[in-house]
Amino acid sequence: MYRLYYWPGLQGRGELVRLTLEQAGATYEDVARKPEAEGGGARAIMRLMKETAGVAPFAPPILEHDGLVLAQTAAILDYLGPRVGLAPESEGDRHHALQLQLTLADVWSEAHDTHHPTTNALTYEEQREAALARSKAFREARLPKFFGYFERAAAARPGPYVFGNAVSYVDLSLFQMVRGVEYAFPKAAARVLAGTPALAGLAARVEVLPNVAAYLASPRRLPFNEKGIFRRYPELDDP
Ligand SMILES: N[C@@H](CCC(=O)N[C@@H](CS)C(=O)NCC(=O)O)C(=O)O
Repeated sequence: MYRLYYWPGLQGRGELVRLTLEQAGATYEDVARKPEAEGGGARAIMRLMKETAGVAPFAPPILEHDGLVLAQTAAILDYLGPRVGLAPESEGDRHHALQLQLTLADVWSEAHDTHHPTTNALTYEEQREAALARSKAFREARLPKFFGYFERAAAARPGPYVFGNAVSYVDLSLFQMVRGVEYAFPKAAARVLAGTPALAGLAARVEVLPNVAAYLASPRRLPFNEKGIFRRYPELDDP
């Protein structure tokens, strides 16, 4: 039994762990999505962070398994991947999977900063001017650079996935990145994806994996929304 702790009401970074657990068909509990009266809610996260002895998590997502409490999305997936059959086989490939996942974490941070470039203590509306400038730089420079990098990874080997014939947690996260950017910046995403066919194809293949498709059709998959990392504010997209 795996326990995932992530803020309720949004996909956020927790979605990368969820997608891996769902594709694996693992038994897991999405603890903070349970009512507070049943030990869930944001309070469950705060309690876990406060009460973990030794090395404690700084922020969710957090995975609890077999007495281990582990945070940082990439570290969680590096732990989980081999246990649920969603990591590549060789040691070198596993390090490269982690390398790609850490680069994906950078995408999540930069996507977040497009709508909150100065501080999380202010609303988007209170930092809109800075967000406009940040989003322009993200769309024009960073997005093509990140997608171009992942295009190269997606096309590097024969086979449908980054590491060949077997799907890994990296493929699942790349799918989530593509759909997230498409949600937040539909025009910029279409522009950039026109030049990254291997990445676009990878996302399409992941989306129809039976377990992923079943998850996406289930109520467990929350829609993208303006509480998450990828937010749709049309003024931040390509003109
Ligand atoms: N690098 C971390 C980032 C974790 C993170 O920023 N979590 C957010 C939610 S998605 C949070 O609650 N942060 C609180 C904070 O940074 O104070 C990861 O990839 O897991």
